[in-house]
Amino acid sequence: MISIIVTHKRNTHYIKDCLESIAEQNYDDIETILVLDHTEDDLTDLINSVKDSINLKLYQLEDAEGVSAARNLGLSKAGGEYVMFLDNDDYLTPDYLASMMEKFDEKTDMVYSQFRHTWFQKSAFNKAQQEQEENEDEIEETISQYNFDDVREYMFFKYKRLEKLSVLGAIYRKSLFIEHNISFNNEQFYFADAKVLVGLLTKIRAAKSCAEAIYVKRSHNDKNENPSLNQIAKEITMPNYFVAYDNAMIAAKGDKELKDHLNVILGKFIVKPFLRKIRNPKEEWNDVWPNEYYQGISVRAKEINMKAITHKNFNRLEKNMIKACGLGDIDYTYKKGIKVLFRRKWKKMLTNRRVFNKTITIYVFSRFKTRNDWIVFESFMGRNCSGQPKYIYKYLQENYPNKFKCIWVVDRRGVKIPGKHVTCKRFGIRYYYYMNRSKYWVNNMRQPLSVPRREETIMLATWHGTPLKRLVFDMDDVHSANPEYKNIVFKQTREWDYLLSDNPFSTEKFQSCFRFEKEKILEAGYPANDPLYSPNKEEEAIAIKKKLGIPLDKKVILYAPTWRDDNFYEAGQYGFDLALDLDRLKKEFGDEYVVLLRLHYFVVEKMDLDKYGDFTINGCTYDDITDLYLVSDILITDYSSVFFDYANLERPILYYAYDIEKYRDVLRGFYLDMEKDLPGPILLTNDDVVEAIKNIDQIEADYKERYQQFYDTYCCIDDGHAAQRVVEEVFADAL
Ligand code: C2G
Repeated sequence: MISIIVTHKRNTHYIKDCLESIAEQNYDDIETILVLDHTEDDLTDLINSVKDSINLKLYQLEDAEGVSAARNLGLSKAGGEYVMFLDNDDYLTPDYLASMMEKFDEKTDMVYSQFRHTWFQKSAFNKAQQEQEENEDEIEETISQYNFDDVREYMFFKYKRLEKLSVLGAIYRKSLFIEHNISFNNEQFYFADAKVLVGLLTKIRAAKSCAEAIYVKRSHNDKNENPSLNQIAKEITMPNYFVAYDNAMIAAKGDKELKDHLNVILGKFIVKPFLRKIRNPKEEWNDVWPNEYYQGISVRAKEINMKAITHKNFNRLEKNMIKACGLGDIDYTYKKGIKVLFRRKWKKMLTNRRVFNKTITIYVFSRFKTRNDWIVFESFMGRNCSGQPKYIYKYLQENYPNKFKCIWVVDRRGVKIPGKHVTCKRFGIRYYYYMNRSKYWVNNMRQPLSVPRREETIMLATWHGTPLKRLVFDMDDVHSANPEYKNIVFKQTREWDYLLSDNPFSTEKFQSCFRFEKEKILEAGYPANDPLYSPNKEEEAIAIKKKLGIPLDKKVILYAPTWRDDNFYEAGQYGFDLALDLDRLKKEFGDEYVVLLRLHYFVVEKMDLDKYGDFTINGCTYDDITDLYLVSDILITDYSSVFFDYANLERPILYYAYDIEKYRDVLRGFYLDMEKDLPGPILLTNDDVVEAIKNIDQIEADYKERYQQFYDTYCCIDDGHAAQRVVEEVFADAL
């Protein structure tokens, strides 16, 4: 039997996934020991729902408190021959126990699994995992970052930090703890695993790895409720650090290899905080708790075996720093540290073009005067010339010719920009130059933080749509490629001087999703929707149809879905599985319609549309989606904000939301009630789509009232003059 020890203090939000992952194991002989550590949470319902399937035994900590004491109590109650620890916010992949237990034999005392960090909930992680397993190379790759087959290397060098030494992600023979008297230090609230892990590693006869099993460590960014170790004030955690280090060294006793590993960890611990202090001398904890800390490290640095501080882990300058620290001379260590930093910076500058450009900007460009009549425009990270920036630019060109120097940021060849302007390549040296000297930035996405911004710069963030999908701070979990997303967005939005909003609804949501002040939100409507109110829009549509090669006698269905957070290759590079049955649509509607396919700009997948002949038009690389709205008779979308803009035309909208449950419940969640608030029907299958197109007149009639309400709520400001309103407000000083 395996005893799984889970301790609970807080985190009700996550423990459900944790306990359910035990219930889902295809291994029978388990007991789950849940130790409650003076929790205020009510877990009754959850416990009742899983208790039988996980053979639950519940204990309360009485006299002591903290995770160490809770785990010790769990150990003392464990009835299994094997034990493992599972944090209450983590979970196991479904065949974790079965595949791990298969590895145990007479001599083996420990089996360890892969350890993977994620921002995903269990269901999303498992699904992604399943898909990945079809491609075995990827599994190999995640493991081979470390020497997975050598338990000491793996457990120590995953992170090279003491606080990351962890007993998690492994199953142990319980007799190890009893025979060798190994337990957690009840007094220690932080870093308590180090000593236990080192103790276990010195005692095991043999350990085996199990690549198929994954211990999933769930990341969350909840500084107040559930701070991660590095979010807790250093003066609270640091005293525990040295206790943990000393205890781990004692536990390593005659084991030179483990001691050397610990030396490397301490070496890293010396280098990093010193460099941080040099870089950022005002950091709070340096003032609060400086002396003890520096004494603490120099006492231990003296003991370091310099032979363990190898070139594999440290360069010559870093080694000098550690030596200096061992001499107890703090000033001398600083001096050595400055050299390390200088070398790093220099190397980075020479190898990284952006860092080089940034340095030149700081030391050279920023000496020039700010140009009050320069405006830098960027839409969709330089991928095209469209959206609000394009129409603000167009208005300025038509109404204030020669008043401004307009600079367009481009990141692709062949971006077509009308009118008089200069271009610069995103992140190129000219880009830094223009960004730094221009008074105005107009951008419809988030700006990069690496570009030095002047005090007097005015940034107009136009954004790119009324939100249906929850954004940033209104999202519980972030499932897209960059886990630092929330922190980065917070910094970026602090630099926005104006944020454009299309309606009162957006004004309200932007305040919560960006944590943004109402006073800076400019509720002026969207300039990109101005053409939808143009008196000549019929003629313009004919011209656009000709440009796109759409026969004039055919009606147009625009299919414009959004991207999926969990279908990514890397940040900003997403895949897309086309679920719309184009073959079928061609058969049914080929005589009357064409389908204009427009995937989201994050999607890099290339669609092969040749087989559908004239029936499909590829609008993916077409610059401006406003043009596509103008030529379309019906819009099919899913959760993309495109329908808020399209509704200005008062033409029918269908929602092909085949994965609505996952999108709503796992990936994002919505601000609107999709069932009640939308101006068109939700369609789940291709059959539904075909039916809806056949009955489009009836749908229009059925949705007439709802459409009107929708229009009044979300399209109430757009009237064809948004660009003028924006220009007169933002550029007032320069006109
Ligand atoms: N877009 C496009 N083609 C698509 C989808 C979107 O050109 N197939 C453009 C439209 O201009 C749209 C904008 O990208 O208004 C935003 O698209 P969304 O699908 O809503 O996605 P996202 O980029 O995540 O924007 O608040 C705005 C959104 O909620 C977030």
